[in-house]
Amino acid sequence: MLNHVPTTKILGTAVVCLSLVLLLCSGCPEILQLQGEPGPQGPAGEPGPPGDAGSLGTRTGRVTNGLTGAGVGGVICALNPSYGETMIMTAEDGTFSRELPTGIYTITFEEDRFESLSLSVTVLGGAIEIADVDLEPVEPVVVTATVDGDSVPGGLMSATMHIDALDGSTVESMTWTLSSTATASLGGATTELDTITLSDDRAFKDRLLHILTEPPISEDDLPSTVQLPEGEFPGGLQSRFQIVGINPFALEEAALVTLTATVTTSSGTYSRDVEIHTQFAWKPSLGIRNVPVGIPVLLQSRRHVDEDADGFNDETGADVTAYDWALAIPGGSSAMLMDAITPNPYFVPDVSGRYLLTVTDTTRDPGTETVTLEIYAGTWRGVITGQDEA
Ligand SMILES: [Ca+2]
Repeated sequence: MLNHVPTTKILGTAVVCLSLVLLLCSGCPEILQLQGEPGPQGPAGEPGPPGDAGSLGTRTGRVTNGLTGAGVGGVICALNPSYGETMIMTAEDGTFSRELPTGIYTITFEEDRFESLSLSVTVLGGAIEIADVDLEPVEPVVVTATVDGDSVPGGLMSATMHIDALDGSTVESMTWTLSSTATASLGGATTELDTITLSDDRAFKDRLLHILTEPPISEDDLPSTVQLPEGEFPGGLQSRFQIVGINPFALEEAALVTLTATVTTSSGTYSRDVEIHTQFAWKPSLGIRNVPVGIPVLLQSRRHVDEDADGFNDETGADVTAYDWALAIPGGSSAMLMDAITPNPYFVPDVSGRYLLTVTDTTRDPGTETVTLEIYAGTWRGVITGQDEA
């Protein structure tokens, strides 16, 4: 059914709409005057086209030896702020060049044989412009020494000396020396090359014992009013039958062989040390009788007493010409006691079990008392307690 709407009602609606439009229009100027907050920044534009390469002229700098004026190659020229990924390094004649954007840079010139030098430079027109840079050598003659070969007891090594006379002086002589000849010997060459023969295990053992026996400080280290105690030094290796405790510092010192390369040139004498850290079998030890398998066990004797050097202890009458250490090994072991007639024998436990050592104590009456040391390898005998108590 069609709904008939009276004409008067339609006209009334039109009048209301018209007056509303007029009302809105009369408010228009005020609405246009209002402004919101600025919007977010738009994305960055595309990079501009590359500049004209022809405008970046390059002037070359040169790094020279301050003593001789000769060019120095291989000098690293570090830029701050950095630019580009490739390192700037001087060519063999000391020259370098690099195109750079305009700005202020610090250039640090670095080479091991010379004192480093930093320069502040202003780059205009995109090129480094520096006059000659003089670097001062750290030494007039730089000596370096290297060693190569087997750094083990009995090993043969080669030593090479490199001489860089940065003051232009001429080499007159070359020599090699060792800080101690107890654990190594030299071929005796007077050239850039020499050979070193490291001593055998026994020599390193003797050196280790010497270091362990030495007082931690000498008389020279003490004030003049304090005297070192007489007789057995309490901090050294004591005169008793025991397993020797070995600390890492003594090991390091015993293993160290220091070689010195010395050069005399027309300007003076220059030298450089090179260290050989020998790899040997001795390892740190607490001196206790539970020991690992495969690590040498070093033993210490009570010192024989023979004041008049006739081969007998005058008090006990015991023969003191040699020690009589003996070792009984567990089943399956083939361990051998080395240096058994000396004060410091050693053996390497090869299986777990009990190793029984005996030796005669000649120092106490009647001078024939047998001392025994039971040593257990690879078998922990003991307990740890009190770890969790408050
Ligand atoms: Ca005697």
